[in-house]
Amino acid sequence: MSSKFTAEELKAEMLKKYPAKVARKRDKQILVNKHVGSFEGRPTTPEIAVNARTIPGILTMRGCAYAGCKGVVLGPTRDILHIIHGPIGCSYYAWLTRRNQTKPEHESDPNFMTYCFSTDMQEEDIIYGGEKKLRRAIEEAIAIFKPKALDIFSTCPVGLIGDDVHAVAREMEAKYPDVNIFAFSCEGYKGVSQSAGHHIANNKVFTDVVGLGDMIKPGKFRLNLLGEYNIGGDAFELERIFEKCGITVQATFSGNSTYEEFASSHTVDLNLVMCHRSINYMADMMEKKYGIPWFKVNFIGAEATAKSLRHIAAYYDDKELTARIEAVIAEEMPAIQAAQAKFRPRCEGKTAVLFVGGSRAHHYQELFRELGMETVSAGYEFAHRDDYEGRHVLPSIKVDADSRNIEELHVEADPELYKARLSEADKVALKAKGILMNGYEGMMPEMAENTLIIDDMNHHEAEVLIDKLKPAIFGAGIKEKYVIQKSGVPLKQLHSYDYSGPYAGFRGAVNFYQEIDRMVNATPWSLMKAPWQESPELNAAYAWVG
Ligand code: CFM
Repeated sequence: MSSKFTAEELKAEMLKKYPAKVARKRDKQILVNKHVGSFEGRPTTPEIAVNARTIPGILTMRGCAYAGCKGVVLGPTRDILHIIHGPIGCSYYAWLTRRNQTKPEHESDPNFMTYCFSTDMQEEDIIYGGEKKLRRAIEEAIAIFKPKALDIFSTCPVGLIGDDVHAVAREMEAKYPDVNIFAFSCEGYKGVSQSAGHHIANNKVFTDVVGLGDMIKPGKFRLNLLGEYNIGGDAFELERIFEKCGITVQATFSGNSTYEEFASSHTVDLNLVMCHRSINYMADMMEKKYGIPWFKVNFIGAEATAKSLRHIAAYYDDKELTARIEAVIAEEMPAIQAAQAKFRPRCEGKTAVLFVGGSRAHHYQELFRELGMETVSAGYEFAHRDDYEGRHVLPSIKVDADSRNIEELHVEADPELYKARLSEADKVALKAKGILMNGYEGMMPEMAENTLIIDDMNHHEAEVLIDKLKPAIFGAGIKEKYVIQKSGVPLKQLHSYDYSGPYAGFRGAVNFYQEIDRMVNATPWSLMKAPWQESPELNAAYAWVG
């Protein structure tokens, strides 16, 4: 690591502020990355303790299960009418704050994304129950908007007072048989983070939507893109590339998506998994029930995009498709090379720290690498061990009470719709081509040794990083942004992209190079003094109490 401090020293510095018990727990959640062995030719790493409850008193940067279900997985779907059952705050803060964009094909097509539907629970509803109000809200929404599908999201009080949202959904569906109505028990407290909400969302969309439709888009090579949420227009750039390659995206879960696309997504021959953390459940369940194989892709980074496209070509093993994909890569690459020639010399050798949800702290390392920048420390808000260490560790993950809380669906092959797409020989051939079916390599094996891995980072630990590492840029989110920037380090929001994007695909890579160059080479950061540097009286010491 190119700093005066070793990763071990940084870790010790972080832990020394904590009471002994807290330090013991954080010790297992902060790791110096080492490649200790190998599994099928890839490095293995030490075990990291993650997906655990945040210690009370720590200012975590995590979100809640409701955020993962409503905000992340279902939010980007434009024509399912999302009713949030709960107090208005939960609805307001999930209203278009994620920058997931959408583009209806025709002006007359429904787009409910700009609306915020809420039952606006009041004290009276908490005392006497909110089901009546929920029923009324559904009736009103159907009368005005006439949606094909309507879903209900439970916020914390709903679970606490025991409203049966599923019974209401069934009852209303009986009354309005043309509308698919389903509900999520995704109360914020349902898990230790957003991750629980992803799983809850995957389960319900799988049981209540997937498989109901028969809208088949034209094309010889049809696939679904799972775990791409169209932040800042990423999905639009990917759609452009797929179209150019002659590939049909039947459904995206869930960037720029529609209900009908979800409903008929079981008709494809391949699922691509972009964000493994948020949607790997769906990929697994679709494989079991319909026989659709999946592999992991990454469209963040030009090289990663080209590699993912080549894997798709290898999967279909079709001469024409392969030639077309190679032609597209050849056509796109000159612009990338020109941009790299311009921006790389200005960024090379600089360092980045990345702390994002459950996949971007890994994916974005590709883009920084293309600029010659090293990611010296990285972590996730809510990832599981497989996201850090690789999917091969799945069988050794201990299921704790919090994870057991989330239903694991028992899925069997559909007697009519199951169709195996690959023979055992095909799988062996794909492996020989470097495609890891049903696999994910994880972040740590792909990061350099002696980098610092921090799960569920908090502000204290972020301050140590800033202070001691002085990275050229910090990639994280809005909760971190201004604290970090006051310390004189630019922060790029890798959740919302601030006001910019897309960053996926080829054109996205060029956007990103330009943006990072602008940020790491801007002089105001080094000239700026934090308020406490100018007024020493603001530089108060803080200490743990207890
Ligand atoms: Fe997947 Fe995401 Fe992420 Fe995520 Fe998220 Fe997001 Fe994220 Mo914010 S689904 S895990 S729950 S890639 S909203 S689009 S940026 S934390 S790293």
